[in-house]
Amino acid sequence: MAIVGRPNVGKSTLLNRLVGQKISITSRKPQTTRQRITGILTREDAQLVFLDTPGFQTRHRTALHRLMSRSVTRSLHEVDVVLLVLEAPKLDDRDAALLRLLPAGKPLVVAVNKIDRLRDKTRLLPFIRQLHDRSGGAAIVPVSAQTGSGLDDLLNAVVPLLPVALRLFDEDDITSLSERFLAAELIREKLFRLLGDELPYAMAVNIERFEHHGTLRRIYAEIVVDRNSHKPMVIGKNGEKLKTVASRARADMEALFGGKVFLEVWVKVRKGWADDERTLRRMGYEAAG
Ligand SMILES: Nc1nc2c(ncn2[C@@H]2O[C@H](COP(=O)(O)OP(=O)(O)OP(=O)(O)O)[C@@H](O)[C@H]2O)c(=O)[nH]1
Ligand SMILES: [Mg+2]
Repeated sequence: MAIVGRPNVGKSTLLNRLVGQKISITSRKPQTTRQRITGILTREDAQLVFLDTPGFQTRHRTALHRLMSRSVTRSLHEVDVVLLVLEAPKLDDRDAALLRLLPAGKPLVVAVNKIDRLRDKTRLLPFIRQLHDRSGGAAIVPVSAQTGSGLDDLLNAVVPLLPVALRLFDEDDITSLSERFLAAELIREKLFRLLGDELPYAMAVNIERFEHHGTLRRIYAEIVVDRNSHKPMVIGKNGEKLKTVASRARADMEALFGGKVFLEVWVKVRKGWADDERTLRRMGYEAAG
């Protein structure tokens, strides 16, 4: 099932809540997710495979943006059910564009997220009515990915729409992504959360080496920036910024991987990386999407 929606509506937060662990990075800034993230939830009656996707945009400035957008449209076509995430109380142009992109006949469930923030719940009703008309009678479920409210109702709306199929994954699996990829994402999350408004968009993370020594993982990661002037901004005074990025990312990795992590991080300038298909491929863009 594909989780789609415009940027920042809470798709990744919702995925993490559904699988019970942070596998998809989140931040207050739009376009945090850059490629699709697979999450798995096994219940007694069904195994659900979720594809969290980048926020849907209609403007593409770089090759990276085109890859992000392609991962949304590809996901829409590959899945059995589409889960559209919206934020009340207004339908955005990008929401409408996504509704038009849905392949004909594909089952749709709409999650109206962040209802914990909606003080006046009566505003929800006209929104749901408007949605009902626009979505061809899809199930519409108000939820809060943050508090978890409504998520049982959401799953109960989704499960009957799934085809009967063999389980693809073990019941304990929560993702099919590699630890290498997840490690890069967790570093990227700290960049999104700890650096200024514009800077994280000019950055990517490349794992140079990932070694297992018994239960210890040694991870060597390169933060790729677009300009020389970005470098001191990531490193910070006396290296404090980079140290904070690394230590928070490491704590998350240890929690997710369930073992000790040694993490070394440095910064490298690679001008125009977001428009360089070769560099993008080397960093796993598209390959994972
Ligand atoms: N109050 C509230 N905030 C939420 C909820 N769900 C998500 N958020 C917040 O909304 C922001 C965006 O969440 P993400 O999960 O990163 O959103 P996204 O749709 O994956 O965003 P992109 O990957 O950038 O498209 C974060 O600051 C979340 O904490 C919710 O149910 N309630
Ligand atoms: Mg996201």
